[in-house]
Amino acid sequence: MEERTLVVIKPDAIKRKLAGKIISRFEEKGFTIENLKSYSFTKEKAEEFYSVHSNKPFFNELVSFITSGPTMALILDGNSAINSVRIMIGSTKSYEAAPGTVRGDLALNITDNIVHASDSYESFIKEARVIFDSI
Ligand code: 3AN
Repeated sequence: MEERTLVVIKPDAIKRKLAGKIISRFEEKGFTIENLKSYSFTKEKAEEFYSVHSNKPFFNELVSFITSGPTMALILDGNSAINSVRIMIGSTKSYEAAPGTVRGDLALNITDNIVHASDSYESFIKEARVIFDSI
């Protein structure tokens, strides 16, 4: 099923100059980049983006991290994009993420875990609307 998903390459990955490498992995897998944007979250936009986590103990840390520098946001298009990209990025806890996944190969931490990807169609719509004017 052809579908779209949102990937955000987080500030730690941009600082480490991993954006090209990460984007290549999605291209090599077969996804089409439908849109790509350099994006700096304001505190308000970060709180909106992560609103499902607003009652979690790590919420402030999350907002502070995602606003700590520029990100790169991509809308990817392809077969079962939402599920497939989630599998490709690996576990939230990078130190447990399987080798071969983006986090498993390139990250070690949990807050700074280099990428975000939407986990459902509803999340995709909500998250992409925070970043892109039209989706
Ligand atoms: P994912 O990014 O894999 O979808 P979520 O949606 O459960 O993970 O969590 C969103 C973000 O919140 C994660 N990317 C991570 O940066 C942060 N996070 C999740 N769980 C924790 C935790 N236990 N401690 C600190 N940060 C966390």
